[in-house]
Amino acid sequence: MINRDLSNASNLLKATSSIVLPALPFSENALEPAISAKTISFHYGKHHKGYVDNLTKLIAGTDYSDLSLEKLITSTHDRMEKKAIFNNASQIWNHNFYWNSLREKGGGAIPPELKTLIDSSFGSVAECKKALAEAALTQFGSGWAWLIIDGAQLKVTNTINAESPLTTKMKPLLTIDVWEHAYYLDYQNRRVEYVNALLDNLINWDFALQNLN
Ligand code: MN3
Repeated sequence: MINRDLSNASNLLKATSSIVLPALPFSENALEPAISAKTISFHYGKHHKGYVDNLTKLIAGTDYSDLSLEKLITSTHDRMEKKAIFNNASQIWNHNFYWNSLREKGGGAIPPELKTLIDSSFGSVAECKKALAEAALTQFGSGWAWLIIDGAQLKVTNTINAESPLTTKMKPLLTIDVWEHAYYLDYQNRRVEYVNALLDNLINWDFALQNLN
């Protein structure tokens, strides 16, 4: 009886090991005033956590329960019957990536190695930020704006709903969440103000450089 209990506990750990809600890389009020603690509290504690809870239930006891988050995303993409798994898994990954794309007192100096690549790809940092803002503002409805590397070139793209560059050959470096839940408490419908505040004050260029290497 004891052995059986231990075995169940071990299976439970294994089944849930890849699907977790990671700790935020900053305190909930660290991004104020650009993003309020209230927004972070709901966004992380309700939305992000909700995707983790949903996915945990969706894959419990199935062949998917042992897969990594990345593998769940790539193996369910474009499979209508697995849409719920894809949406929740991809939203978890996108949010993990989004929190790391931001930091307190971000948006400042860009590491030289990244800046060289930005200059050669966009002409200037200002043009790169303009392209990111445009991708964020032209995403109709919910979705994400991304700085990505495609071959040797940096580019900007956007994705709808839970979609992600992970299902393409493009490698993501940074992301901006443009679902309304990311900004509505602070900016209501003014997505442009949220995007500009984020680009000027919160973008974590060091994280982009890490993803480049
Ligand atoms: Mn979100």
